[in-house]
Amino acid sequence: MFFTKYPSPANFSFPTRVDGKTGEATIGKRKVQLFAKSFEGGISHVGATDAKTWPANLCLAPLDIPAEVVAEARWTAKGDLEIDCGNQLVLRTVPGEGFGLSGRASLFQFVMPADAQFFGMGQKNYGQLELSGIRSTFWNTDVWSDFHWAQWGEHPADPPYFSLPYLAVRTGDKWFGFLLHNPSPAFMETPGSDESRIFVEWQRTSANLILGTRDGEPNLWVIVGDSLAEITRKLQKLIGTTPVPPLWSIGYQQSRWGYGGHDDLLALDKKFAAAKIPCSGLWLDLDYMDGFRVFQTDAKMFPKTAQVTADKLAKNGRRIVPIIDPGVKFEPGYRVYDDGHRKDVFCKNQEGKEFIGMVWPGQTVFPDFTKSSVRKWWAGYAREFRECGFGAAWVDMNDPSTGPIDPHDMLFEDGTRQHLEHRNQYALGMQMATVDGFRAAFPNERPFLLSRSGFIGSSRYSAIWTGDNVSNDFYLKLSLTTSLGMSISGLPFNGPDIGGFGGDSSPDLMIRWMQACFLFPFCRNHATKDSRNQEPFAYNATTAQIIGHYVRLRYKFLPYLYQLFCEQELVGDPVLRPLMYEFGDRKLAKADDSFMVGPAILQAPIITERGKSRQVTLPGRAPWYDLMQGKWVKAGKHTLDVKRRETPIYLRAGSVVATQVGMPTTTDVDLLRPEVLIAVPPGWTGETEFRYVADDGLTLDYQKNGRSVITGTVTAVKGEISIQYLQTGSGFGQISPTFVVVGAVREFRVNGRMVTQAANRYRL
Ligand code: MIG
Repeated sequence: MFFTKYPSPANFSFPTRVDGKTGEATIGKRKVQLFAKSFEGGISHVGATDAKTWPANLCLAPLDIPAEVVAEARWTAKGDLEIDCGNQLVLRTVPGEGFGLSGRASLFQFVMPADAQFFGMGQKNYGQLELSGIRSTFWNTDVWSDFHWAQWGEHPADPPYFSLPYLAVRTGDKWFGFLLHNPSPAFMETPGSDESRIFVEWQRTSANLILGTRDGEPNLWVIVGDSLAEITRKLQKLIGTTPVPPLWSIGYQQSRWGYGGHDDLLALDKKFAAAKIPCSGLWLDLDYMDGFRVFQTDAKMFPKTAQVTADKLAKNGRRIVPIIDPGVKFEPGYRVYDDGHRKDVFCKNQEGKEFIGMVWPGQTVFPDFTKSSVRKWWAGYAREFRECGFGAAWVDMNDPSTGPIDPHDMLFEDGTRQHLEHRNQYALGMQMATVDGFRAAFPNERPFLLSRSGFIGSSRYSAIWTGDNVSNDFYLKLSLTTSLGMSISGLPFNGPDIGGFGGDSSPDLMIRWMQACFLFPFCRNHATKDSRNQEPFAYNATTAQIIGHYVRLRYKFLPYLYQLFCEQELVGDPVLRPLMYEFGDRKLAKADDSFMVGPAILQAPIITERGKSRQVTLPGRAPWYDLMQGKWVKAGKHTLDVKRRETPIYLRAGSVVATQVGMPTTTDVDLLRPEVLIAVPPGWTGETEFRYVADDGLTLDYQKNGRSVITGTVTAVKGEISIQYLQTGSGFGQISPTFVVVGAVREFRVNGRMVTQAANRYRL
């Protein structure tokens, strides 16, 4: 597989005859069956079947398909595809060359207007939100292993770890989502080349939008809507929202390649407690394993049992999260290998033997996660692992990484499927199996898993981190765009290695990274073995103090983040959002150094070297509450001078944000007694509805009436504020909110009663 080569329409055949009644099309020497169906919400499914060419769709995770409606998509007699929205043609393929085949590969070519804008593509490292003029491949890649460091050190490497072949397109006032529901490698080409990179005419990308897959049955889903939010919600519902994770997993996480076992964990526990910095997860990399053998703990690292360590850490609300790799050491005598070999669970090579790759233990074999029997086998080990004291897991190297060994020799389904037919969903199978094991161990507890690679459907099982990055400004900037891209591609629970994985994070970089990501959906500080220590207290006192402050602020805002996760499960909105998600302006496509956390908080962190001021454009017309200065500022462009300990962060006019009282120094979270911030600008008129939920943050009881709910409205008439609320669900007890109106407001009404407060120049 060449990462920098892309199929050309010139090598494809296109329909020459279509039978209007049956949809049978002649393409080259083949006859295929075209199909086009539509579903509620402006969602269409188009593609082709041909039992002689492709097996039926191989995707492991099913879609949640809405009710079928009268088709809004159709194939014309010439084999062109047309899609309507409310009886109006809104999208069509290139006449005569709309759908093509080349062997087992297929592609669609759509006509695009000149002003089209492109977004999403899952996890990509282009460092920009808008993706015009890009050719890209979707092939789950162990970037550090498969590219030379010069290609990723300070440059976007493509493809990265995770494949989500989805593209969001804006044309005029319509938005389109395109999802290639096929696990074999996808490719996309967007019009509108970056002229600075064109030195030969043919380097320019096509004027059409090209979407295709190298193999597998063509299955394209097209979502039509009026806003980015609308198509994102529909996409998320289709591929699966993320079930609300346990509260501890959205707290701060501390990781490092090098933490061993019991002694290291307890030393960390003490340091966090002494520094009064909350931390909910302590992560173990390869070092806890017995000679890199999966599911086998080094007895020296846990002289008693992991449970003994876990119980001690639980007192401070911390969990142990160890790493698990899919590569099983090829070693007769090792119980996991012997058992798997006997049960024939490992992938085969072309010669029908167990495929051998190279991972940490040296020669390794790979469970074939595409088979349900193998997932069941793995789940047994995952269950045992979870029962012995490990609070969750982190699955790595599941791209799958095979070292220098050519993965094409790794076949699936007893050697009947080529590598590329399943590769991109290998990690998904591993996630499904691991989560099944966790559920078997603790049936009423929400499982937590972090994974490096994955595919369509992973949002149901796992948080995703953005893979290996480097402690430099380039990757700090990427943290924003990569996470935003994932967030609008159906991967809401994501985040980077904060501080950077490779290299040493300077105090200044560490501070800026924490300021940028302290409200990201997933918040983990992780570093590689030979880098400097990156824990907050590993830095000088002032730096440690500043980093610690932002960790505490995360816990202060945890009730708000928790609301966003609950909403994600129900509605499908991501936690992290580009500004254009909340504000329609086309120009915001370029705003990729600021972002929204939910609908209420805007951040514009300092991502380039300190000392320079930065600019921010606050969108909309209403003022924003500057949480750094403690005052209302106008919408529009501002030049900011920012002190080292500060980060530009704003509350939107009319917003309602649930926080914890005071400044938390432990992992305790009391969801029943939130301090709710209300941001109403002076003289403002407007109304906001809000909903606040509280539950145990851990079990599945919230699905069975274990949740308390408040619904309410904030109304402001020329600055006179009235808050009306009602507890509409009490499964988790009574919620007693305190309301704080930020700014100079001294009195307001709560459920009709006038209350007074000291004017508060609320600052972080
Ligand atoms: O070949 O387990 O991305 O987070 O620390 C490197 C060691 C393997 C790659 C992961 C990284 C992890 C590292 N792993």
